[in-house]
Amino acid sequence: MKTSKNTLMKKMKSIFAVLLLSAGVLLFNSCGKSNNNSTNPTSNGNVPVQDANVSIQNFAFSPATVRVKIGGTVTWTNKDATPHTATDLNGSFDSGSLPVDQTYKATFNTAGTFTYHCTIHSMMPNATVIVGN
Ligand SMILES: [Cu+2]
Repeated sequence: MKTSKNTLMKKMKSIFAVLLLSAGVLLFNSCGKSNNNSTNPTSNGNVPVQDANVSIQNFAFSPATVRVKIGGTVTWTNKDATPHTATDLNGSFDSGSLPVDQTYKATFNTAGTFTYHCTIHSMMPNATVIVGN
């Protein structure tokens, strides 16, 4: 009786240690991720980049504004579990229904500000591609 209790305690202790370790690893990983984000290149900054990436996640375009050079390409990736579109309000580009995990690319050869939205979900906030050198 005493022996089996001790064994149980040992088991619980090792399970607890594993849990603690995984929590630590998770914490460490999330720190690393946020660091990576803050050192991400300037696709949403003041300097236009050649190519920019936009994630569609949690029913939002992220980053909501990207700046690319004339001739630059924007790649949208649907990271949600439901289809979305990236559709220019003035019709200059339209991904159509973009399935989960798929990407859509548009190349911008004209300077300007392109506001776009998702035609499937009207509650999703508009987003912007700014093109200019
Ligand atoms: Cu959508």
